[in-house]
Amino acid sequence: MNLFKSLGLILCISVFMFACQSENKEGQQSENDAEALIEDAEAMLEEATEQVTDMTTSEAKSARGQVKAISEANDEGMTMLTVSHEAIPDFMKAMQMDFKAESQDAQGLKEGDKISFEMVKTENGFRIQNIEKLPADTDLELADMM
Ligand SMILES: [Cu+2]
Repeated sequence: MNLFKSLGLILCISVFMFACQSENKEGQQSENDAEALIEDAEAMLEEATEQVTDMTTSEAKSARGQVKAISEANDEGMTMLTVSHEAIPDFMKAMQMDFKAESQDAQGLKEGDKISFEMVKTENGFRIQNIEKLPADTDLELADMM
């Protein structure tokens, strides 16, 4: 009986070790696959980024809105703004969203200002540019905020 138990135990251990080993091999294989996949993805991302950059220069969307919040300029000379903007036909409904802007473009702006601007999609969010102040009594069709 004891012999059977020992044999059984040894068998179990060998099966376990074998399974471990083949798992390791597979792990190595999928690591290589993963590296290849990441390289592919990086190449595709680079291509896509180039396309996006091309698109942004040609597809600035004009919009009007109201400044809800504005930050100080950061180290990179960018200012963050929260703007409630009107609907942009075939592009965006009226909503409130965050933008960044070159700080020099956002100079003199304050909370509550009504503005016209151009919205540009970048790799990491939306930027606004060509910001112009609108008269304070300008009627804007903004989204209702909760
Ligand atoms: Cu929007």
